[in-house]
Amino acid sequence: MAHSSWRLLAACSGVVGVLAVAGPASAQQLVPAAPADAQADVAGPYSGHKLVRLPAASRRVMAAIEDLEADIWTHTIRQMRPIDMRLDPEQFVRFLDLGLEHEVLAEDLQRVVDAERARIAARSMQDDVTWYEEYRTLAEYRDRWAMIAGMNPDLVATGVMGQSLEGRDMPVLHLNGDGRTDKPVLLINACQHAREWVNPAATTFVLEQLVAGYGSDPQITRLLDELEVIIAPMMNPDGFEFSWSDERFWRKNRRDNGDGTFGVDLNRNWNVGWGGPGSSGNTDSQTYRGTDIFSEPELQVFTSYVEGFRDRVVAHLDIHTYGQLILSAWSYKFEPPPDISYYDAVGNAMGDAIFATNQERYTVGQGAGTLYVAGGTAKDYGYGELDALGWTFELRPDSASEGGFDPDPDQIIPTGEELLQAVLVLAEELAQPLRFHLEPQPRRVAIGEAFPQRFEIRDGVDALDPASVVGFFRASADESFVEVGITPLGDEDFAIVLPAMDCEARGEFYVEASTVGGDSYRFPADGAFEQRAAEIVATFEDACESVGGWTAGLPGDDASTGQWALGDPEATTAQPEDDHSPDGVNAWMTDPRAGSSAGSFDVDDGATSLLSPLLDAAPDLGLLDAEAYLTAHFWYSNDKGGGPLNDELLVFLSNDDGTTFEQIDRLRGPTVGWEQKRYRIADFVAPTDQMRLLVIAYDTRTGSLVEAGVDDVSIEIEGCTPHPADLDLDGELTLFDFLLFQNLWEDGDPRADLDGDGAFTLFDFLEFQNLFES
Ligand code: 0X9
Ligand code: ZN
Repeated sequence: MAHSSWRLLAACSGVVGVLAVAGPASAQQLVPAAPADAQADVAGPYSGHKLVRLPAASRRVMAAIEDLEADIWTHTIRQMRPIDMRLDPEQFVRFLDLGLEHEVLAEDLQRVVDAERARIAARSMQDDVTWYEEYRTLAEYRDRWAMIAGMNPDLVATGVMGQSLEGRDMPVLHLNGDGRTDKPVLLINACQHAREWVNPAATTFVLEQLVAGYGSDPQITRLLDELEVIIAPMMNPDGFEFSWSDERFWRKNRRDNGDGTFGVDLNRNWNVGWGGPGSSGNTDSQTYRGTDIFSEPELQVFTSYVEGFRDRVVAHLDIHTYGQLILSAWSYKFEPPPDISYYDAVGNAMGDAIFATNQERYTVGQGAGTLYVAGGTAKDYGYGELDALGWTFELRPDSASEGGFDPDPDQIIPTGEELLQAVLVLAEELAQPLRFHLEPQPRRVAIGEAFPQRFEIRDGVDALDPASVVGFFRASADESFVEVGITPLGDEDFAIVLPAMDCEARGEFYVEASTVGGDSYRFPADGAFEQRAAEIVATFEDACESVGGWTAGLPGDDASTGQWALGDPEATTAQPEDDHSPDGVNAWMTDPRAGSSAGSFDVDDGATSLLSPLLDAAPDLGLLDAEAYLTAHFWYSNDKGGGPLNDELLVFLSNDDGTTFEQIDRLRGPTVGWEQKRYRIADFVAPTDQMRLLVIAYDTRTGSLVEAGVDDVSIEIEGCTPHPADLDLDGELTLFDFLLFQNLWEDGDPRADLDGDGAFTLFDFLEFQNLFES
């Protein structure tokens, strides 16, 4: 667990006050009486700056604090999670006027910074403090990198990629065991953001551990023989230097913007998604994107250096603090990248390896949704430009109360250990001869229909011979495997065609593939994947051609335009020309009319609700292992207009006729045309015959264009018709079915009159025996 260094410090000097306020009030009333010495601000750039926590982020709160232009430290802005931010004295006064409930984590950040400085100065006198037990200056880092390289000339090559804006050298280190220069490259860059002092420290720790392990640790030796690891540990030397010399919480580079402000956020200056949401055009913003794509020399230097080996880069890690996150592309949009399931698989493996190290949890997911949308970041360059797997790592700590950008330096080594384990897991994945990945499988596929299960085979350190891919299948464990067809889907994508299966069959399959060199590999390496099948019975189908039992608009709705209505949609830039169904023309739309411009009938100023008729998700079909699914088709557009990507489409489900609702989905970005969504109802609520679907579209900010649609809604039940002799419906024929039959027969229950002659005779018993054996 990370130390709460500020709390400790603050508690000692008595400067932390917790204020909870509700409703507007003036600043004067809110500042608690405090001892005079605690009130007096110490001199320095952060004099009187406060670190403030808002207990629960909500759209209302976010909109309210937007104008403050505060330095928001919590990069995990999620609904209902706390937000921490630094406010200068003037911003704090304006903040108090908002009357928001909050907590002051640090009364005067200058004291925090001064205490840190005093500690560092004292430690420099102690010779029992090892290198990674304290934060280091740029000069100390340069010495360290030079020493690491100097002592390991056969493994490490150092160089200077070029110079920063202020003319400082930008270092790079290549780790290459056997010296081959045709190998896949794992590219790591650190410290785009100056104040994130744990970030270059942990990265240098990883560098040093890899170098130390080469030749002694068999795994590291093998990985550095199979791959080249290229590390740019200091992307923002000017900003980093400035964070030591002047402003500890400096983030950007040191660009003179010519208007009295300084700095471009390097992590908004990359080319992919540049200029989009989550970046700012205001020069004094912490996320100022610069005047153009790659306007900053630091990124020009890095990207031209990478040109020298760009085709070999297979993964690109951009290291940051803080928040304990592993974020994949895309970050500039919500749309999942084509490789999302592979990203998740490798990301989760890294997260698990981190957890196994020191039991710290890192959250894994796509950047845009897991954190926030940000245009022009490094990982989107890695993915979109280099065609490599791009990730942002947000290292320790988890939150501002655990030190934020400035945790106790005893966090450096454990953070480095965690990052090292993640890097090793990733390197193992990249260093395989071929990299197999199975796309997520459905729980059960339809009986009697062949099913193409998708998988991918990426080149690892060897290249795939695409003609070599073969698949094997068996319908149950007592059969032997037979070869089945493989469909190439282009690039690294394939499908294994699983033959039609009986209900509840447990099919098994695996794949074999060879490298161009003729080495053959099996996937999975041991055993086989399983695939089951079931009957799929639609019990409700609504093409949304007539109003039926739907309700458009509910009490409490406050949208002034764009209310839900059934109709044939008229195309705008944000609304489709056609409904989803092939037959018919209508769909539920947030006003199907186009009007004179796209903004005429979109959702404005609030929420609009659409409620389905009563749906039966628990019909008695007598199926074994029955499971209900809800399918609906959505259209959603929220990326057009002046305030893009601010709104959401919320989907809820009730199983008690609308008394209570459970949220089952939240669409935060636009759909790609009409999008099908299929929900396993039991994942959210127990299926009943009292289900209702509720869809709420809302608009919170001016300027955003919001349009939504719902079409083709159905309920499907998956399950299997039981064997006629499976009287206890447990999916198996056992002695209990026999005993049950005997009871029914003795009771004269019609179910036991199997020959249907109205009498309970020995023939019924014989018939049951036949069924049982069939
Ligand atoms: O905002 C950033 O540049 C990164 N966070 S930080 O606190 N280190 O500044 C995160 C960028 C990650 N990408 C996404 N938001 N998707
Ligand atoms: Zn950062």
